Amino acid sequence: MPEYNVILAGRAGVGKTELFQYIKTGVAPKYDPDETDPDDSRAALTDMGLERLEHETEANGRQIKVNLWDTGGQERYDSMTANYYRHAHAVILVYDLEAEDTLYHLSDWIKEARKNSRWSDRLVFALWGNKSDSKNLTARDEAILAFMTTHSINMDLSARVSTHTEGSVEKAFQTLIEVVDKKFNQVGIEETGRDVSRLLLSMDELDNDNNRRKCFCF
Ligand SMILES: Nc1nc2c(ncn2[C@@H]2O[C@H](COP(=O)(O)OP(=O)(O)OP(=O)(O)O)[C@@H](O)[C@H]2O)c(=O)[nH]1
Ligand SMILES: [Mg+2]
Repeated sequence: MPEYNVILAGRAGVGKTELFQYIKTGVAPKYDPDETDPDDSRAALTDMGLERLEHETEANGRQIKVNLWDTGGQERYDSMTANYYRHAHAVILVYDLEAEDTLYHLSDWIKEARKNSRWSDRLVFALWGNKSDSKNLTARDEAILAFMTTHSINMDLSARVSTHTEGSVEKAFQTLIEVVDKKFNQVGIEETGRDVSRLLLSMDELDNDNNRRKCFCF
């Protein structure tokens, strides 16, 4: 079965972890506004570190496995960036429709991904404007279109999504998988499969590295 690595990228707070959880479970993580200390639950989401989700689906008439990666506060670990992108087949660039500036920050992720990916000529970028359910949408259509033109992002791969309303995330994710499979299926299943194990290995190394750094136990 072909396997692809898809990674979530974007500024803190745009909703990467909620998207990840939604794809994993089909349900948005519960946020209880009456909770006594809401800051604590935010911190818990932010502190999750690297998480992988194995997702199997049918696309282009065959079964496909997708490893979706979420980075909690990845910005804090610059040295991780190169490894994070090396074996990625696609990057989901997430911005917050409530905060247009989160769109512009994605240029940095695009640059890093292109520089570090071993597939830079094929690497697929999807652009997801998250929180489309919000009443406070400030990201302008012109800004989004200009960004897509500047970075050659395919119209089909640009979507407005929300984990609070059913359907948008599923559709955007499925479209992405189909495009990724079409682009990569010439590369050969074996090769992509091997990459996954290599990615896992480098993630473990990074994890150990970060743990070591966190607990100062060199
Ligand atoms: N209205 C609305 N809020 C959302 C949606 N998705 C996420 N949020 C909220 O956005 C905030 C940030 O979500 P996270 O998933 O923690 O964001 P993140 O990108 O993982 O942030 P870091 O881990 O810090 O990089 C939370 O308060 C979520 O409840 C959505 O679809 N609609
Ligand atoms: Mg997160």
